[in-house]
Amino acid sequence: MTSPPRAARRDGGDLGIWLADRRAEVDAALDRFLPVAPACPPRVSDAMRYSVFAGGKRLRPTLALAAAEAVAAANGDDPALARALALPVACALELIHTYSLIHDDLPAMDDDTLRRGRPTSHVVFGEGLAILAGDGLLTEAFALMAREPAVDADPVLVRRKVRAIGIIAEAAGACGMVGGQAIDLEAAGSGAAFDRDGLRAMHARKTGALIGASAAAGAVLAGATDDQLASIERFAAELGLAFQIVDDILDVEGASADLGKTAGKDAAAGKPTYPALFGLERSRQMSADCVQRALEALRATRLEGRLPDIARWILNRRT
Ligand code: GRG
Repeated sequence: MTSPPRAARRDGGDLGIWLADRRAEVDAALDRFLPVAPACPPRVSDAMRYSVFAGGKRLRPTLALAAAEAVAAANGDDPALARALALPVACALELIHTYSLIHDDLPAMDDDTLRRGRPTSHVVFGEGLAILAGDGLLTEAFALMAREPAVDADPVLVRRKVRAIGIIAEAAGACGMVGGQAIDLEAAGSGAAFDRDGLRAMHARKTGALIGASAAAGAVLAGATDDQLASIERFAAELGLAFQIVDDILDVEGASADLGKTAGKDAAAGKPTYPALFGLERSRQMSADCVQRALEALRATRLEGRLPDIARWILNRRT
């Protein structure tokens, strides 16, 4: 599977280099942070690592790091220091995202056999271990954030960290991603159709919540003011929707080999998607409008850095 950092690098942009550097930083940290035998039974450690290191764009960690940098730069603080502070949270977000993909692919959920260009976890390890690998990743994410960075001596940083953990827990939980998945599951089972608002509300929980939490947690760790946080939240809400609309478009237009997952699956299953509801052209326009609004949200508080480029990358992504 072609990863966006490499794809972006091919496009020759400065963003491509920044993304590749962030991805390398996140991957190295994930390798350090994930438990190994004998602390953890090898089978579960192998299954967790199989999915985490299968590729993936690392969008959520990248957003957290970019938001931390942008806030630090705007407030006259050191962006590299803010990024270092946000790195464990960035990794935890990727662990939570990977758990959601493993569970989403299970026969009881979306029942898929290809993810990140590889056979899905339950195909390789069996259903029981795939469930446990997901459970392990979710739990390790919170253990990691509790442990790192070690800021106990600094009450300001402790407060920021606890707030960031709370934001992520809410986004991943029953009122966020889990709730969105439950709505999706129920609709798939009953054959109920979504209208525009229903589709948007489902995706806001299922994919939007964690994307929003990624940007918000990075901003909070870097000491965002209330105005800055509100601006980042508006940016990320639009970005999350754009991401989902583009995902639906790619499901129609993309090839499984490029996407690293089964293309055309949503259409084949008669799932409610943006192209199904609005057609491809209108969906493209809607995703571009979301990104436009996302950029405006940032301008309101002059928070920029890498965030606008990331928004444009999401709009133009092919994987
Ligand atoms: C099982 C609680 C639970 C939730 C699952 C996120 C999710 C909820 C399911 C994934 C289903 C899906 C394919 C949704 C479309 C948007 C999406 C999350 C795509 C995958 O995210 P990317 O493109 O993946 O960031 P990579 O592999 O690049 O990290």
